[in-house]
Amino acid sequence: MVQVADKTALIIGVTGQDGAYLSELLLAKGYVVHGLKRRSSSFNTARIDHLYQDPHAADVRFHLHFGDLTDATNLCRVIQDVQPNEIYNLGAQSHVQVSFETPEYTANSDALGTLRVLEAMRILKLGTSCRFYQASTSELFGGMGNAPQHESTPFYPRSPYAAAKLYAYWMTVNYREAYGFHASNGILFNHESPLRGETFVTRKITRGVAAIERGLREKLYLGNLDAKRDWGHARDYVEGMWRIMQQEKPDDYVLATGEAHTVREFVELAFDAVGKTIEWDGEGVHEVGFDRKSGKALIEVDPRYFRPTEVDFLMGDPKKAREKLGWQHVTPFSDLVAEMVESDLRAIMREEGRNDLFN
Ligand code: NDP
Ligand code: GDR
Repeated sequence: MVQVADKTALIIGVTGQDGAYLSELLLAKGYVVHGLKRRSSSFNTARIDHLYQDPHAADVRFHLHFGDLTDATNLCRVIQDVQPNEIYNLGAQSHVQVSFETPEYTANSDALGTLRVLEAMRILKLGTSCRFYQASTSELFGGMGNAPQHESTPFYPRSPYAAAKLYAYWMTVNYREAYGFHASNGILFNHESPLRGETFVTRKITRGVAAIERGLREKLYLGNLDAKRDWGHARDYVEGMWRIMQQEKPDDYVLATGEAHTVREFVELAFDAVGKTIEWDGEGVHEVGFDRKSGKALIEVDPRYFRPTEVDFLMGDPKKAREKLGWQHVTPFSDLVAEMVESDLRAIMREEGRNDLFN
């Protein structure tokens, strides 16, 4: 791996899925890594606890600071203290469905939060010495439908989350054009891992499969089984973020696999990983998934998980990233699903005191 000595990065959203993988990557490259974490009444650092270093030790390269994207003075102070060469803004209320429940907070953290970071860089005169990465999203394309989506596909946000991210996208472009910032957008399609938040559909499915397999629950309730997504592995995507930041010129890039699957296919593959074959019966809200062997209903559609406005089909065209960054995803879809199911099974078995089964 390339070693990058003497570089300091600030990761906003360090406690999230991508924050954890990116921290690992940057530490392995020799960076000093600072992360912004939110104050919480319960522990929120589980994904990065293995990276924790005693602050009293010599040569500490991983530091955490309390902070929040809704707090401009805090952002200014942390950035001033850290003096980073690279800022990765991964912080967000990142759940699309939750954004319909909390549209104002989502706008505050995801849209204005990004503006606050850019303004802090401007006030501190870091715009040209420090590079900025914005975690933009395929949700920007939303209702456009015309897959595969690429950097010039028009945007059509379909949720408060996507509309907030649209503002953040354009402010990143604007600070680049207005003030010469090295500011780039990574327009990332869905990426998952064993560290994925438990209520995103992939992790909800793999946790559900593991729980059903271990006899802890009977059935899994899901929403729209027809939605199609371009699912990659988060570990591959943080490599793409880093490559975007190493370009001499700032720019915007789609990172995607170029392959799409329905939620239904994800369910089938996840059950396949534990030797179960799913057969479907009924349509729409009445659709049920049965275990072929036992005849038991394991999946049921629950309309409470339907969204007021859905994004039906996202599939990205990663050609620009391949050609300019030399980036492409590595992990096949089937391996991603299998890794997530295995990880969730292991977690349950650890709780049961059964460490032997996977050895
Ligand atoms: P997660 O939800 O796992 O992590 C989000 C991170 O942001 C967490 O560390 C969270 O803290 C933090 N955060 C939330 N609100 C605030 C706030 N107000 N101030 C500071 N930090 C905050 O998301 P992912 O790791 O999956 O995604 C990273 C980024 O990439 C997000 O911006 C997301 O919108 C975007 N994205 C993700 C994609 C994906 O498929 N994963 C695809 C495209 C874009 P805490 O742990 O305390 O909740
Ligand atoms: P998404 O991810 O909205 O694409 O946003 P999510 O996994 O929540 O939904 C994907 C698709 O699955 C359908 N679905 C369900 N979704 C959830 N969460 N729960 C269910 O029970 C369920 N049943 C069906 C959804 O309707 C949707 O079509 C993710 C986030 O990481 C964003 O932050 C990121 O920007 C985008 O990916 C790219």
